[in-house]
Amino acid sequence: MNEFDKMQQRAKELRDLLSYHSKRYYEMDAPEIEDFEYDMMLRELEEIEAKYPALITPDSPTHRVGGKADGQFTPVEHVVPMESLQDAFSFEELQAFDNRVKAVIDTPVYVVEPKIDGLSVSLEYENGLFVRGSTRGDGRIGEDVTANLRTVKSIPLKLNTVLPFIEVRGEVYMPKNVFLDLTREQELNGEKTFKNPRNAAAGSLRQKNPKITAKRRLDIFLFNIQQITGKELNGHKESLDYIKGLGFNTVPFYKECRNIGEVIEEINRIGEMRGSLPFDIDGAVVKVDNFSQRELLGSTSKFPKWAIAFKYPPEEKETTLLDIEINVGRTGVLTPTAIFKPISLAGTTVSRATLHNQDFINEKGISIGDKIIVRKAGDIIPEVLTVSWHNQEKDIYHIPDICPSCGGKVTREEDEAALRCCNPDCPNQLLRNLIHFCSRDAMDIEGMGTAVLEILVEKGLIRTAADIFTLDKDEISKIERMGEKSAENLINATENAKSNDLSRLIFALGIRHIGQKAGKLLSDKFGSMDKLMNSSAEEIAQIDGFGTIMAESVTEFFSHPESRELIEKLKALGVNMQGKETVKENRFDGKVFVLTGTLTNLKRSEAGKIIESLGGKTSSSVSKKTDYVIAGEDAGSKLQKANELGITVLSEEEFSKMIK
Ligand code: 0OX
Repeated sequence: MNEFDKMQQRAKELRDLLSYHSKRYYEMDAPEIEDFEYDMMLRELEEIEAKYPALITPDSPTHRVGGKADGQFTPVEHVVPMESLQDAFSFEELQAFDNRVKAVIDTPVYVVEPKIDGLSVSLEYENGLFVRGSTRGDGRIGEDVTANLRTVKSIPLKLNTVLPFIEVRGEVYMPKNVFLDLTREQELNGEKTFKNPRNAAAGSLRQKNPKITAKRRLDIFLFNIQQITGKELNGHKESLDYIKGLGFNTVPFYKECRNIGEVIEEINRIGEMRGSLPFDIDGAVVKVDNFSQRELLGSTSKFPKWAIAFKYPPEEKETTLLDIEINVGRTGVLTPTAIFKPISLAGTTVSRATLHNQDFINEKGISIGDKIIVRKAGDIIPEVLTVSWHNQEKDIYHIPDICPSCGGKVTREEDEAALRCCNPDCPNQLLRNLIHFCSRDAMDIEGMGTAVLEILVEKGLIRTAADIFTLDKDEISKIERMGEKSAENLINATENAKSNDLSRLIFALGIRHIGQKAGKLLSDKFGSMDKLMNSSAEEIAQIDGFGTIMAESVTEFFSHPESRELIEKLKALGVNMQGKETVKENRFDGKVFVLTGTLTNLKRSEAGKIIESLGGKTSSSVSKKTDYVIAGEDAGSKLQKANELGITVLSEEEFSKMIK
């Protein structure tokens, strides 16, 4: 094969890989590789295409930026395209960028800021009010996620200064601590976890239900004015200072640099801070400050020529694998954890990383005593990358066939990578089940946390979840550091929990694949524990959002005599087994409302929430798709357009009557 043929083959391979991983990243929020690996493949393809232009194809991923909207949300056309940035992976590339800039501008002043690893969004404000927020999408067409963005606390709904129009661009992100909390919660619920804060932010923002977004505690940093009327600005730093005054959270630091040396110094400074920042960054952005100079420099078809993103390589270190610890989870799954000589990685000291399952250990060929390469995935969760030195005298580590907690038999189910302890009385499983049963989203028994439960299980005072409700105050107060008052509080908390909603109890049972939301759906559908227990998998699978695996998991759970025994015991102890009567209000199902003018009794945001709670949608512009326009005082062009299109116009009073 000649060089050209080889390159043709490689380009095809790279395109297939990039298109697969791009879909996982942008459309499924579930990447399988690190961003850096993706960037490197894209770079390789770019280099091949530059050397052999004949190999360029119209659908090459090198022409595409970002993801495609998948039709879940209303499309939004970005009047000013949301451009992406050209990447630099070395200081030489930065130097080359500086040379290109200096060929046009004599003495450019740069601004260096962190590159937040989140999701780019645009926020539009009319007369100082937040009217629309959208994702970047492919840079030209994004998606309307206004309702979800309204739940981000740091997005001002009203600006400090009223100006006719402004569109700002920023990055929505999930703070690292929020991501870790979310991951813990998802693990506890037996749900799939997000790989990193960026995916968690993307998944949370693209939710159909804004209440879920609100729970995810997203945050935002703004870094660009896309459009503005009513204010003249001459440079980037000046514009960031200005939007800060309007009430926006701007990128947390932005530094003016007079030459490329200062730029590199600032990039190094940000790189050192990287691990200790409360949010993820994936680089630093260098921008020419002056707007008229930016105009002179212009853009390519993909990127502005006045900016570049410096990407930090992921930090990797070698260490020694000291031990492999086996933990037994709530569902009995045995998870191996690597315990290694502590190393400092991206700002923190780490000494543990999950080894997932036996397949992972086999694939990497790991045994205790090996030298391993560890890095932080998405800069948060450490992972074992490879074995750099393997002790040939030792066999690859094998997860024991017996449960380290109870000595019970361990099995591997068909189509599953995980090994599971099948002993239902395994103390470790019991403890984890109880922790889950009492946790905040389940039965919410305050004071019944891990430490207390550990003691109660150890003393043999609790053997099943039902025993929680028969605890004796005197027995509890004998526990070390547990006074009489605390014991009384604990008993009161268990009493209160008896009247919990049925959905909490269903979730608390810890049925595989049944999380909080599924618990609620089951409670809504069946209305009582008796009906649920006696339902078939077919009936359960009819619930919207339920598949056969979930449905069969429920019937499987109730097929065990011990599960039914537990329910009977709980029932006898007075634990509520009935669901609330829920009448779902769908009065405005699918109807599109536009709010305009000043409302006197309701805030616009409140009116919007009411509409959504009744199944309707709000939009910021009037079109043929609009069903109702609610016109407050001084309503202007939108009211006029509604009249032209013959759309029903409601006064605030009429709307109030409708929602009564
Ligand atoms: C970031 C970030 C992204 C504005 C003009 C071209 C790209 N993720 O933090 N993009 C930009 O700049 C845009 N700046 C940033 N700080």
